[in-house]
Amino acid sequence: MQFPPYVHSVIPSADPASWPIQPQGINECGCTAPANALNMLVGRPRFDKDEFVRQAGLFFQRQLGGSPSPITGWLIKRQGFGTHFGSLRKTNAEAVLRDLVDRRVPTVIELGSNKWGPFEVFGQHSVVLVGYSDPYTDASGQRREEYYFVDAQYPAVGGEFGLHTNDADHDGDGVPESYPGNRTIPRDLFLRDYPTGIYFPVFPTQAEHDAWYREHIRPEAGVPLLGGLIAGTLTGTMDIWHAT
Ligand SMILES: [Ca+2]
Repeated sequence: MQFPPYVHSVIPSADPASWPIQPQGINECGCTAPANALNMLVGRPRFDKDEFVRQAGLFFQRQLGGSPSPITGWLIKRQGFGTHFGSLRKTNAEAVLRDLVDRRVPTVIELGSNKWGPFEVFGQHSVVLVGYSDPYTDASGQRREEYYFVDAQYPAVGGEFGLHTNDADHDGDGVPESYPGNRTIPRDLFLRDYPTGIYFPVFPTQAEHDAWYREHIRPEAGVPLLGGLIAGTLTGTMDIWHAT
């Protein structure tokens, strides 16, 4: 099974067996998104979101909206993978996110914005970015450009979660095409719903992550590179894309 040729995906196959993803409970996105990202990276259901909720401990507060952003990065690193808590608010976010998809790196991002208890404004809902499309024209003549996500509460908590929820017949042959993940968001809507620019790129190791970071990211002026990475554990680093 294949995606349409204009689709870029962190997992090249549309075969459901290649997509070990699970739905979340109420406000569990900050724990479920990293579990889904890690499972997609290793290609099997090795990590369970309930175990991540348990590991988050007191930092998971369902009635306050779940877990604060730094916990997502902490959970990923705790399992031995590489990431950092950064923001793409002041740079070309699309250039960074597309580069990561092209490297087959799933990236946890936060849609919307919200306060978590006493903390700063964080995103409202964590999802995993798993693909994007080139601009294409559907059978009705409509121009489309899209991003693809694994959204663990799409279409609704307790709803009918699965890869099929973003299948669509855009080429007009009467057969739905498969797209990466379970949710498609048009490019313009996604960019409007991503005000914090918060992202956690998920690499197999911290060394691979840091090599990518050093080559492609410049922190905001005046902030030392690795010092900024450490300082950014709680607040997130403000990342500037450096094309090479
Ligand atoms: Ca079709």
